Amino acid sequence: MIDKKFLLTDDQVVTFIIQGYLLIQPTFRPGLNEEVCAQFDKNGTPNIDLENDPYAEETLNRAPATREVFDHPEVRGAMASLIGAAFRNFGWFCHATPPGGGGVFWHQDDVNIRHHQVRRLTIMYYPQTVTPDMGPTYVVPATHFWNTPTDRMANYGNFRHQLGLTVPAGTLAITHYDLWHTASPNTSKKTRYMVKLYSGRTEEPTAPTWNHDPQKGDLLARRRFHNENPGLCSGTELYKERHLRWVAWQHMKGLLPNSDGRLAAMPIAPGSQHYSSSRRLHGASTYVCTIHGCTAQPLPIWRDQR
Ligand SMILES: O=C(O)CCC(=O)C(=O)O
Repeated sequence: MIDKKFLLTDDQVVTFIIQGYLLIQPTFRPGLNEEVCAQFDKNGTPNIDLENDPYAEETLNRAPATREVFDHPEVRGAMASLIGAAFRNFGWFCHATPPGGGGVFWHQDDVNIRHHQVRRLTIMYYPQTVTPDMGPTYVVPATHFWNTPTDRMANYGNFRHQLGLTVPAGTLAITHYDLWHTASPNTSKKTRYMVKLYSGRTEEPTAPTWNHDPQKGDLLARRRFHNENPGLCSGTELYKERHLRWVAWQHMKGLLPNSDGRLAAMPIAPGSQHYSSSRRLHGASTYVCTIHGCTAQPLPIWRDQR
């Protein structure tokens, strides 16, 4: 049973749906991050052996302190909030990038069967403070709604809105499983560790599993889904994305068909009450992206040439 105080808020869930990731910094006991690094330094990281160890549990034998990280109530609370308390973990991997290592290949993990709802998470834990020269993980916000053949994605260069996860020790990036990401070159003298956990739903949601406020949560979601554009999408793409955000939210609330009922109508339809209140509150123009400087521009594309 997960204590309610460790569950996410509406605002955090909405952020996750919009961006495809959320950063958290649980209050780990002093020394835990250092212990994880020392154990990997001493015992090394296991090779992937899908036949004999399909979930890579040997990672936990090499660094047992990692269990404490993923069992921490704030981590479990965030996971339960997003994929239900009956989540099933299905992979632990330690990505150790040594000095001079780390390629740049955008990808989504696994085969190209994707979910626009929140069904699987990839959780990346950073036991060290990651500086820009240590080969941070890069993510592209809001790409969890996009499908691209992996071969093509691997050849893409920079995105205007890509983010390097230069984070303090003890940070976890809880990401939608389908978020585009890549390692990057480590030009420092230290090995950079990232421990990754895969986890997925075992049950369809029938009710919100986070700290949902029925009075304010939907209004907040509608407002933010309508106005925010961290993917710097064009207007055409953005209105589709708004729809997918709303569907993901409704799914998490247990309101999609096959849970308890019908798919609630899109809230920001012209003429609806929600539409006008949203416009009143924010003065935003509907379906036309006038925010975030979202205009087509030729952009330089570079790749690491080493
Ligand atoms: O090591 C990293 O930062 C990213 C690793 C990666 O690409 C992956 O987990 O699929």
